Amino acid sequence: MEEIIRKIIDDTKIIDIHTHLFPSEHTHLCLYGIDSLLTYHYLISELFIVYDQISIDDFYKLSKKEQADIIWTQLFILRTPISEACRGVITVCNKLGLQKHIRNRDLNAIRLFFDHMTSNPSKIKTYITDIFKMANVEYTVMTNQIFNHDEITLLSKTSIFSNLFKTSLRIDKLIFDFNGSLEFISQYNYPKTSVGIKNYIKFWYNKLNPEYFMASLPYDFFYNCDDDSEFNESSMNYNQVLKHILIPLAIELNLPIAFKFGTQRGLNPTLGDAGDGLGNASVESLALLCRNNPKCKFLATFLSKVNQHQLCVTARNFPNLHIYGCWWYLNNPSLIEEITNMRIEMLGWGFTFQHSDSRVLEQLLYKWHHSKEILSKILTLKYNKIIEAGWNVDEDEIKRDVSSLLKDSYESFMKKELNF
Ligand code: RAT
Ligand code: ZN
Repeated sequence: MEEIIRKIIDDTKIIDIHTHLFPSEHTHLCLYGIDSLLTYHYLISELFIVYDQISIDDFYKLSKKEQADIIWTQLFILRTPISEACRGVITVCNKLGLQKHIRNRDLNAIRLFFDHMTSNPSKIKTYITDIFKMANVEYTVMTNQIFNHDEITLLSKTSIFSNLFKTSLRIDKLIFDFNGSLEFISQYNYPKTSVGIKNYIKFWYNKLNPEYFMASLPYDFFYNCDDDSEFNESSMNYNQVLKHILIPLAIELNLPIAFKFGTQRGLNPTLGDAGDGLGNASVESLALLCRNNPKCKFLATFLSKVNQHQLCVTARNFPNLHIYGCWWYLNNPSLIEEITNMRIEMLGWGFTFQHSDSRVLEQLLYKWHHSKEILSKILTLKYNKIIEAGWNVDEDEIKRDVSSLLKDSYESFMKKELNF
């Protein structure tokens, strides 16, 4: 049974509904290769658990290659690379046929391989396609920050994205810094009003054909649906932005809102991107959002393990809610196993098993491989249990079910009509 399930999982096309990957047209945002893999922010924070030879500030002043050298020495040579993020680098090398260089601990030979694969723009394009094929990923959803000058400059230049990269509208700034968002749009000649903001967002909606709006919310975010307080257009709080701008726009455009709950940004600010933490968030806020806005679709994931059970119960209650993935600090085998078991037991096939959150292209290879190992173990047990209970299953049924968790459940939710 395990072998059959593993093969079905490996053969099933995946859609990766949240990543930070970009096509090569996005130049410096499109990350690949061993130095980017080694300097992944998960590994930078791991480094400073054990490393004290230079300060964090001085580390960030080094070139990417120098940073990668330190991480390789400290986390791969002086210690066995046992953590999930370290093992990921090894899985990537293994999948790309670099076992010999890994055995020899030869970072320079590994570098040469990646340099060769990506030595000119047309090779990079082929390489990207090949990695998607190897990971069996049909497409990813990018995180497109429409309130970031650098990103929108690149987005404006790109007229067509390849089928591999779908778009999303990331709007954290709109929610938490409304005044700053007005300043931002005024630089593109939009008036500093809520109508100006709506028109700015509609412009990007029409240009990018996005999958959803998206924002991550801090652990102390509380949705107050009764906030009827007076507001003026230059200082709206997040409840007012949700009520007067985002949710009406999402309903008008029929665009779901993907919220990621539970970050504690800048827990250690000196670590920069590597210094974020998490906290228990308010699942009640998500429930209120779903209950008060039945015509608006919500995709949701929570960063804290503690929130997961309540999240499952909430997901059973609202047809306008779809939950997905084991996000960031939850993307570790022991946690994925526990959470996915619980989700299957409480939601059946009605959720999306995982998203990779990859920032570096080749991470698609390890993040999906590691997650699929766990899925295969879980499903073997679950199918055995249902067979024991007296239900027979055939391969086509297993294929259908697996495809729900990796692709179809999300796509059906996106197409679902909310008729109340
Ligand atoms: O998982 C990550 O890489 C985080 O740094 C965040 O980017 C997070 O996923 C987010 O989208 O905010
Ligand atoms: Zn992310």
